[in-house]
Amino acid sequence: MNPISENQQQALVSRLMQACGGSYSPATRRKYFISGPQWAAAYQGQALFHAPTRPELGFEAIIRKFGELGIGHWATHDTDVIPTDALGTDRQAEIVARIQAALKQNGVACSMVTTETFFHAVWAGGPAAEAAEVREYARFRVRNAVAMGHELGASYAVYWPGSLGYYVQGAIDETESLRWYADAINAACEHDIEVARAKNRNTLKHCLEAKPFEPQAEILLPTSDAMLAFIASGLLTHPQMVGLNPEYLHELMWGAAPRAALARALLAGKLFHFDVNDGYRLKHDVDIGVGLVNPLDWLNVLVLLRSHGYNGPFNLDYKPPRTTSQFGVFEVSFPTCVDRFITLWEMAGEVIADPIIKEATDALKRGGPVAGGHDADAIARANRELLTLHELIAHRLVQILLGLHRGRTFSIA
Ligand code: XLS
Ligand code: MG
Ligand code: MG
Repeated sequence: MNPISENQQQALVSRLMQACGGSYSPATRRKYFISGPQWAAAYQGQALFHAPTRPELGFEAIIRKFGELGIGHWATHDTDVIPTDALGTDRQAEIVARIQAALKQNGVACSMVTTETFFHAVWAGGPAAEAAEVREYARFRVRNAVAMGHELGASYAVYWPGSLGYYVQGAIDETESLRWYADAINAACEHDIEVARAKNRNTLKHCLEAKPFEPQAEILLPTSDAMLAFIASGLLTHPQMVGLNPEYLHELMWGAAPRAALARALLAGKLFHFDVNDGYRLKHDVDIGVGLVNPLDWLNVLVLLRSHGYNGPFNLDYKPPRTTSQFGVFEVSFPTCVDRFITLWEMAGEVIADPIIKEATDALKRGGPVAGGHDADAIARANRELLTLHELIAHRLVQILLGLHRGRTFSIA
């Protein structure tokens, strides 16, 4: 086999992408509330055991690429774009002005800003550390991110607490840490109310994001359910402004059914924002592109969200694999990710409209005739044949996923 010379490789990748077909136009992609995070596109492939495999890109190049691809929204951590020592200074204002110009020029809107409270050494003891200075600094950071969000036209602020937890037991008092963390969220909401009033804008939707492990050994708010309890704990001064940003994989990581976790958030009226990606149960945060691992589960997640009118962002919080080159990040990774999402979303529409699923679901709800009373055997008998429809519905969902409902069959001659 002849080696493929370096200067022919991009052309090969592009030709095979073309051959795959099935991609949507940028105009179609823009119809969906999809956001691309700065950090996902800028990710260099590094990790604890991994050296970077591609150079970092700045926001100007990323926003331009998102605009070309039809990713209509952009999201960022404060320190993805503002060096830590420039936060809150005139340099921040200059950078924000450059971001505004890049967004405008490329027809991209900023949907969300998030505060990095995990990377810098100042967070070694977490964002709600014992030292009052750290906690005052955390309040400064979230207030500053809220102000930045308003400047950039965002509607959402996300908080992934990161290192709110511990490595070694007994060194912190969990109740104290949680109270201190609430102080930061309260500071963000209070500042938001002031800024929104001054700018005549709506306040932001403040979205808490849970992750069960990483980057601490033990996490104080490990799941979306724990976050719901935190919101309802009485510690927040503006709980109505605070909801959730569940991440698909973060729920899977602790062994949950993401769809059930989302359903609980929907019931509480707290599903504000959604980080979309994929990965494996009970493993670390591999942040694989949506639909590459669990397409059937994803289809079902989107059926739930479509049928309950979720209208928040779908934030592509994944990491292009380190085997993908920088060319590949925009040639393959982002467009295929967006297009799988759109396909699954449209398929979810097909599921909702499917006459077989509809009739089966209705029949299950009608149930069989029972004389009344509390005769357990009679009730079980009355529904026995109908309950087979559960499996039939599951089969139909797979048919829709595989396109078999359109008459495609396979047989060995
Ligand atoms: C990390 C989180 C992070 C948040 C934003 O695991 O997913 O990317 O979404 O800080
Ligand atoms: Mg996330
Ligand atoms: Mg993740």
